[in-house]
Amino acid sequence: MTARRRLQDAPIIDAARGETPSRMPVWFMRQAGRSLPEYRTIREGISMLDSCFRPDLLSEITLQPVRRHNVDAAILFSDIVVPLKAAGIGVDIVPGRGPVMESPVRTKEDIVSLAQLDSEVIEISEGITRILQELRSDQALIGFAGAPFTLASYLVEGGPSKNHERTKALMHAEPELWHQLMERLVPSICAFLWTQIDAGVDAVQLFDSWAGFLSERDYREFVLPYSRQIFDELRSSNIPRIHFGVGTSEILGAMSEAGAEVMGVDWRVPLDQAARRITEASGPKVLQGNLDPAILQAGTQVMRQEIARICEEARRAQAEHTACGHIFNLGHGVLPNTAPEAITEAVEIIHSEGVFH
Ligand code: 1CP
Repeated sequence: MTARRRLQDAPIIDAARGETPSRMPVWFMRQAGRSLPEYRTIREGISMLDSCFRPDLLSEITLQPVRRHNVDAAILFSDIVVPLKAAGIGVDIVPGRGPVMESPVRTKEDIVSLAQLDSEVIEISEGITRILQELRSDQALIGFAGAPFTLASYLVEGGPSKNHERTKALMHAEPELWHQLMERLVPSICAFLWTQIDAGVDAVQLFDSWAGFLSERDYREFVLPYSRQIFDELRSSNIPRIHFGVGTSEILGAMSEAGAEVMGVDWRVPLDQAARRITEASGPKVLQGNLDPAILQAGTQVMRQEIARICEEARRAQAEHTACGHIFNLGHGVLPNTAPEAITEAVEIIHSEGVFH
């Protein structure tokens, strides 16, 4: 394990710890990737998953948006299926589609024989070491993993899914199998996160991207206990833990009970409302979000208005003691056809916003 570097005045980490940052911190989900021409150039002829296991590429791609946009954090260039691949499970990332499994995981036999990740992923550690050498001491590196439910959806469906119906059917028709699958995934996700933490990431985000497809009742019974296990295990790292999902307005309270100190909020719910839901369930948290990614394509005037509104909602929540900080982000990932110049401009506008004292 490498010694954790000492960050100085890193706005994202200060905000995540509930302290007053020196400026409004911002990073964008999917800031690395297809919106950047330099990404498309470097990836030419190399598959997505191959690039995730090349320390030189994963560090360069992680750093590209930081150099270009002056964001306050880098997000590790990787994917939620990388730990599955590292464990030896047959998975590919198909351009224009997403992760596709060689064989879906649906039966008891599939689940008990599902390979687990039980060691460090050396290529990821090496990539992180390179990234940390280049980041300034006020810029954080965020590591991440997919949450058990979202990963399970790709495994059970066999690929991206519109309605997640096979996943939900398994959950309800064969709850014991479902719980077994969740129990099998938790250690692999933890191992992947510990690889990143041991290599020196400054914060981690657990993406439960598709949890918003569940009712609160189902989320609590079939998902929450496993996400909570992951956050419990990460507590001893002492780095900020972030939790995010799409369309999670109805389950924000339940999700906040998993134990992260920062709650990502998608764009469908105003931050001050989100803060009340979270506080009611588990006490005030730091909020992260929540500009609609489409607004990056709506021009300067609209961006200014929407950014100001979101910051105002976050300040209101803090004044009402339903939130203890705000990290600016989108309400989901950067859309691939977004102009890079608009992203840079949004960062400048956000940095000019005042912070709550
Ligand atoms: O060839 C390519 O460029 C493939 C596109 C791509 C990229 C750039 C995929 C395929 N994954 C990634 C990188 C990635 N994935 C990052 C790092 C980049 C960054 O954020 O700056 C991260 C954090 C992820 C995480 C991820 N992968 C999530 C959770 C975040 C989210 O967007 O909700 C999910 C659900 C995935 C699965 C996935 N991988 C790729 C795609 C197109 C998808 C979604 C497929 C679907 O719609 O189901």
